[in-house]
Amino acid sequence: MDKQELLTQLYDSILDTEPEAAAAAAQAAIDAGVDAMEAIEVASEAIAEIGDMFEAGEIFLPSLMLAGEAMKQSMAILSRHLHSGQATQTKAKVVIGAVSGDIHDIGKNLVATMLSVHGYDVIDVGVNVPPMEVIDVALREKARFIALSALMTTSMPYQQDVLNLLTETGARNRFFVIVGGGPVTSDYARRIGADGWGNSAVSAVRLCDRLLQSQETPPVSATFVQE
Ligand code: B12
Repeated sequence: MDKQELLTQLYDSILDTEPEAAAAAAQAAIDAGVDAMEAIEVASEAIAEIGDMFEAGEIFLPSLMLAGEAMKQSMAILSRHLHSGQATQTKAKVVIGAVSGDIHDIGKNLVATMLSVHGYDVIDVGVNVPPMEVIDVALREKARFIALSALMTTSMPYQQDVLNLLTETGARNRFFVIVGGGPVTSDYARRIGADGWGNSAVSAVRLCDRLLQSQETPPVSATFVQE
């Protein structure tokens, strides 16, 4: 099978909601030397299409769950093969999590992986994490960044809650707070006073690099990195 066929196989296995086939397709792509990032992009297109079909009422929750599992299993294989291409020393510590009410973790996990292969020390606090818990971990770990993922319009306000709590507790200048996830726009990031926004795992790395290089103290006027 050539590269295009392997990528099509991966795409179709997610669209057909088949976790085992998705894992096998991901492994086959890696074995054939396909670039992991390219395969992740193809898989992301498939899961975005699943989201659209779910929203349009063309598929229902069980299929959404199976497709999510297919995506997750293929990501577990592909993300192990992401490389930074450069020897790095630890740049800074990042505490990352999906905010309260949100259990979507595929994108967050990708962001965490990309940051860690690019030299960041990443502490993943998981999903559905209450605002104060994220802050407690960031304080305890002396992190430089708090990265907040939200995939639903209903969970986005918790990103703002983290920022508000940081301000109220006098800790706002301790962390760069960056936000992302499907419905989170750069406008929204600016409105809630985040330091940065990115629309992909690759942009998250650029964003953190840029904020670090700025040598400014948070809060800063938001930096946006779009891929
Ligand atoms: C897979 C999926 C699921 C899986 C999740 C599996 C998992 N372990 O994550 C399951 C089946 C569990 C699920 C459940 C639900 N889901 Co769902 N789900 C999706 C789907 C199809 C894909 C999400 C995904 O993984 N995308 C792929 C990744 C790679 O992309 P990403 O997450 O956007 O992340 C990238 C960028 O955004 C960015 N990024 C992400 N985070 C961050 C953070 C920072 C700091 C930065 C800089 C960048 C960044 O980088 C990532 C990598 O490039 C989306 C549709 C969509 N278009 O998003 C719906 C979607 C998010 N789900 C939706 C809904 C409604 C639900 C449910 C409520 C369904 C239900 N009735 O139960 C539940 C909610 C559960 C909960 N409380 O969280 C809606 C949300 C609508 C809304 N209100 O906004 C969506 C949009 C579908 C739709 N169109 O209706 N879901």
